[in-house]
Amino acid sequence: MSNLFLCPEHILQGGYFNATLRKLQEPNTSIQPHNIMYPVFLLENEDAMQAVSSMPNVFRYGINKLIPALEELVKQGLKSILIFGIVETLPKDPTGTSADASENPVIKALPRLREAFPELLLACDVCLCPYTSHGHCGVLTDKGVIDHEPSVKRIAEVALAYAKAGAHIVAPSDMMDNRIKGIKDALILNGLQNQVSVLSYSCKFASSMYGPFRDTMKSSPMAGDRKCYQLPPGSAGLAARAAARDVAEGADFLMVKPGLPYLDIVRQTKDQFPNHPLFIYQVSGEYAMISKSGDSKEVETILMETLTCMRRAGADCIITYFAPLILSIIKKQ
Ligand code: PB1
Repeated sequence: MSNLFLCPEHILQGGYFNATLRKLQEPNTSIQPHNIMYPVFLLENEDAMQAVSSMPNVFRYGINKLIPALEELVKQGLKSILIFGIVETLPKDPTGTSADASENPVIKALPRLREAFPELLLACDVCLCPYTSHGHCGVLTDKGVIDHEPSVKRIAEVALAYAKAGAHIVAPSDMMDNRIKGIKDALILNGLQNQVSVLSYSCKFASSMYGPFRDTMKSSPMAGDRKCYQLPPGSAGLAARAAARDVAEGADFLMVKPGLPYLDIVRQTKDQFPNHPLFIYQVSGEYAMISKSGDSKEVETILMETLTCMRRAGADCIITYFAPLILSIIKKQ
C-alpha cells in the first residue's frame, strides 16, 4: 500500500513500542508502598496466630504475633495498616459494648503498635458488627431496624475511643447516615481533630463478596441483611450522594468498596471530588478469586494488572490483603 494512504494521526504504535514509552502512556498508575494499606485481624489472645481457611496466606493475630509479622513487612516498606478487632471471650450485646471496652484487642494494641512502629500509619475500622449480638453494623430498634441516632452516637463513641488509644485514622465501615459528622464532632470536642483523620467507607455496596471476611470475623447478621444501609450495587446515584454527604460532614478520605466490579464508581467519585484522596477496598471475595486464578506467577500478573486498573480508575490507595505479596513484587521490580 502506498504511504499516501496512511493517516499519520492514526499511527499509534510508534508511541508505545518500548517499555519506557509504555510507562509514559500510563500516568498515575504506579504502585508504591504508600498506595497500599494492609488489613490485619487482631485477636484477644495475645499469643494466638490462626490461618484463615477461606483466605490463603491471611492470618488472625494476637498482638505478640502481629508485631513480629509487621516488623518484616515494615522493613519491606509497608506504610499503613487497617486494624479489625475480633472478640471471642468479650461479650457481644445489642449495642456492641465490647467495641470500645478497655479489654478490646484494638484498644490494647494501639499503644504497643505506636511504640513498635513510630512511622507506620495506623487506621482502625470502626463498626459494631463484630461486637453486636445481632451482627448488624448499628443499634436496632425493638422492631429490628436500624435506630439511627443511637447508632451514630455509638459509632462516634467507638471512633473516639480508638482515636484516644492512638489511631491515626478512624474508618467507619458501618454506613450509617451522618456518622461522619458524629465522629468529627467527637474529635473536635476532644481536641483531636488535627491529629486523627476520618476515612469514610463512603461508597460501600451491599456486595456478595464479603463472605470470607464475615467467616473470619464471625460478623454476619444473625437475621436479615445489610441492604438497608449498604448501597444497592446498581446505584451510582446513591454512591454520588453518599460521597457528597460525607465530604460535607468532614470526611478526610473517601472509599469505594468492593473494588474491581465498581471501577465506574471509582472514576465517578474521583471526578466528583478530585481533591479528596480516594481509597478502594479490595475485599475478601476479590482476594479469594484472584488467589485461585492460577499459579503464583499468574496470580502476580493478574494482581498487578488489577491494581494498575484501580489506579487508572482514580484510586490513590488500595486496601488489600495482598499487601505482603505486593511489597515483594515492588522490591523485585
Ligand atoms: O474484605 C472484606 O470482605 C471486608 C468486609 C467489610 C469490612 N470493612 C465489611 C463488610 C460486611 O461484612 O458487610 C464489614 C462491615 N463492617
